Amino acid sequence: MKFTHMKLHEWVKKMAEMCRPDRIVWIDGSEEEKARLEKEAFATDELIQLNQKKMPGSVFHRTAANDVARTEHLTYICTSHKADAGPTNNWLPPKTGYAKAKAIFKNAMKGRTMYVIPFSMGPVGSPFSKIGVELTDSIYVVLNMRIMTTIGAPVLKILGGDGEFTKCLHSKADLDINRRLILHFPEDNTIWSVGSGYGGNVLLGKKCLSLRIASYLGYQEGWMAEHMLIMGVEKPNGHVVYIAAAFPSACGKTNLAMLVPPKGLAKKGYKIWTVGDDIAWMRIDTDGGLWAINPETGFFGVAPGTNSKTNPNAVATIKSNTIFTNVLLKPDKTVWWEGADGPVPSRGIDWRGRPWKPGLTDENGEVIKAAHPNSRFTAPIMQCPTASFRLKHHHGVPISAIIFGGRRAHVAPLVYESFNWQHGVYVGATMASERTAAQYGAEGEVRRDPMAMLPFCGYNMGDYFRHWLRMGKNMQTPPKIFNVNWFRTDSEGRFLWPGYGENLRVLEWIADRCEKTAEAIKTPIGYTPTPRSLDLTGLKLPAGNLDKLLSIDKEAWEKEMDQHEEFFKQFGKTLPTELKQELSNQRSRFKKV
Ligand code: TSX
Ligand code: MN
Repeated sequence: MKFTHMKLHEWVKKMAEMCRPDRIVWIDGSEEEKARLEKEAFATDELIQLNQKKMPGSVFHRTAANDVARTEHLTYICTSHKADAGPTNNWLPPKTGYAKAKAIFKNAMKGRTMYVIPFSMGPVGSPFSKIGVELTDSIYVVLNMRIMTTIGAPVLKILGGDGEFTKCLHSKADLDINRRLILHFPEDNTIWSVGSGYGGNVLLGKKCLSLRIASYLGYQEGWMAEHMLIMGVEKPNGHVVYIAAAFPSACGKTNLAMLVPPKGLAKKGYKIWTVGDDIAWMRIDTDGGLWAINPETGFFGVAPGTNSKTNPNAVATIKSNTIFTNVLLKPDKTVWWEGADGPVPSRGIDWRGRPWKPGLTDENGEVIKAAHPNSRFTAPIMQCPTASFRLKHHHGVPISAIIFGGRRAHVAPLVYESFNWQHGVYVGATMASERTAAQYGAEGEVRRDPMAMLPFCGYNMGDYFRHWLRMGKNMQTPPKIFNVNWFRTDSEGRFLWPGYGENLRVLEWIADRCEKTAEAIKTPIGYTPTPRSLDLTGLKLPAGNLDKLLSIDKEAWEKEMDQHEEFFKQFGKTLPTELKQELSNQRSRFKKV
């Protein structure tokens, strides 16, 4: 490799002087390199090779028991001014952040190898793309980054002698939760992550760069980095309508991105194309519309609940060349998780590395799970049967509709369309989800999560809302903005909507609204479908469910809007007046009904 990028080499040298690795290895992204790293990781048990007959190319990894999810309380935005991080982020002055982390990084790589991973988020050479270089002492990180991004030689080539890149430093250090920090320095285009080995904390291209740093860059440069899936809905006439959608966790974003049309709609000619399941980078193109790329090349999906009924395309995607993290290891070196296909195994080794059998309980009498609820698969997008051919296109796909959603037992109807972009921004800014029994904390508690970006916005969220409003003004043809809720229940707590593939019926209405061919009713919160504008042929929806799904309860909405007002208060003066105006307009519309 030619050493032409002096700044890159000086930075690598400086970081190595702090971390003191025994050796430095530059990652080229080749197959030989992958084989060599896997072999090394098998020898140390960092990775376990899975059954190569049943799961060719797949491997297994366990993280430490106290290192199984993103640690939001240890995640900081380090800016010169606290106001630039805003009220929803943890903040440290950059000097303090660097000093605290330096104390942990010091000598952390002694006896280890430092891998240098040049990576591109987005197609190499696309004007949408950003380059990062991650230094890490984890082979697991290298192999995950290899699936999730484009790495190695082609990236160095495009970086040339003086290209811009995000400086990403990671060390597992001693995996001590008391010596763990995930720090973002947007002003320096730098990320420092130490003391963790868990995906969301250490695959620095993912949440750290693609959302926190990129959202800041987007704010500066006039584009958007969003926590959204991207999918194409191919209509019977062959036209593909592209949709970007933001949901809080536990709403089935990956399932929606890979949706399988129900029989009736498949017969009508509908097809789904998967562009991405997590992140959308969106720019206004020369046509005045909004175009999106998925900056990732892989899925880092939650395993539990993934099966041939909930997501057959995911099951097909993870048949080979997949990294499994914190799932159950079966005696035949295959894997299992709660809600996987097939029978519950009679025995295995659980995600903690302990012998497991069904019904085992812990000291509190609670059933011990085989797989961690946040266990994961890492798999290449191109292995997905519905992978979009436009994934490689440098300008991505034109977005016709943006969908916001949440898990709401009441209040939010199945679907509604906002009146315009500004009203849609209010809809996104007031997004919320209710906790499920599976999540820690009080069940049913409503948590606000604007645009599903609360843990991922790299700057002041008041400014973020202003950026959204500005983007709308700069587009000739902005996407329409919708809200969906697959999780409305009846008085007995039963789901009113069957969800999954049947959601395509809602997407069809959304696509038709974009082409101005579907009917709607004007309500105080936006447009809802007329009963006959939703194609429900072949669906046995119990009588009365549709009315309940589309009903708008004035009293519940008035309480809801009180909560919006309360939520907005924390942003103080940074909250755009337009959002207060939208709230007040919506209140007036309700007064008139
Ligand atoms: O992913 C889900 N989606 C989106 C699918 C494209 N889930 C799983 C959420 C946890 C990740 C859903 N769960 C969805 C949904 O649309 N809807 C529901 C709620 C539900 C659960 C079970 C049924 C129906 C709805 N079962 C029967 O009706 C038999
Ligand atoms: Mn996500």
